[in-house]
Amino acid sequence: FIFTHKMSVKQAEFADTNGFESKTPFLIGVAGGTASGKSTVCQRIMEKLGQQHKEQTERRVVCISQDSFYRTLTPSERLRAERGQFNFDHPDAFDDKKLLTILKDILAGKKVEVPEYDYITNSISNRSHTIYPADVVLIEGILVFYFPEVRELFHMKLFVDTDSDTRLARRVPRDIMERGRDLEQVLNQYMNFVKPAFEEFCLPTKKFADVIIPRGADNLVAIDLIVHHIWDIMYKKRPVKIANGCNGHLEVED
Ligand code: UZR
Ligand code: MG
Repeated sequence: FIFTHKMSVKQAEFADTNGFESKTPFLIGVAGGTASGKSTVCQRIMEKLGQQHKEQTERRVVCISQDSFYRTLTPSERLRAERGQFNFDHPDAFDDKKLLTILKDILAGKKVEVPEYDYITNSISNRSHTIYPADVVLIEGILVFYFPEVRELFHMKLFVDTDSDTRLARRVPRDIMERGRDLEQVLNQYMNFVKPAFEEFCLPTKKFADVIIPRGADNLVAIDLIVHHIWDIMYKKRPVKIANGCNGHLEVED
């Protein structure tokens, strides 16, 4: 073992709340435009983190989607939604207070219930899944960096930066096949709401990212670098209290 106590203030704070010994998860925000590959990036991170610690039984990595935090629509909003005239890409469509509360609970090491969203009925379904205290929690969504209080909770912020033609080309078949829409509806919604809201609310949050991932899930190099960094934080720098009371970390030699 090599013993060091050279730590920046930020690292020290981080160690305090995210020590190896504590159950406080490492919270990663993943933002980016619609169909940019956010879910796939999360999937890849989860797979790779899972593989890398085979010997460390059951180190848990979970992913939550911001879609679970769409707010309940009023009857008139619901009618508009059915006609494709409701703006689901606007920050007002989300219950950001609920998202904030749940993230704070997760950080406090509590188990939480996250509802599932149903794109066909445009509402929260009666199914939900339980998120148990995990080691790494990924939160993905178009506007996860938009709300300042939510944004501040992330230990790492990733922005998936995929070309907008590519995103549209993916979005159209996805909405038709998985979300029960027709072509005209999808394109109208895209031009009226999705694209303008992306430019107004999502794209400006790119500046908050720690890492921007060009080409999204295809970018295996970026995903690998990110996974290694998370790995380092989780396993190599085990925070310990050292004798004089300040924080240090143990570097475990391989
Ligand atoms: P991702 N969305 C729906 O299509 N229907 C809903 O009931 C709720 C959300 C869409 C939303 C947004 N927009 O562009 C997209 N519309 O889900 C975000 N219209 O999801 O990040 O997976 O593309
Ligand atoms: Mg998605």
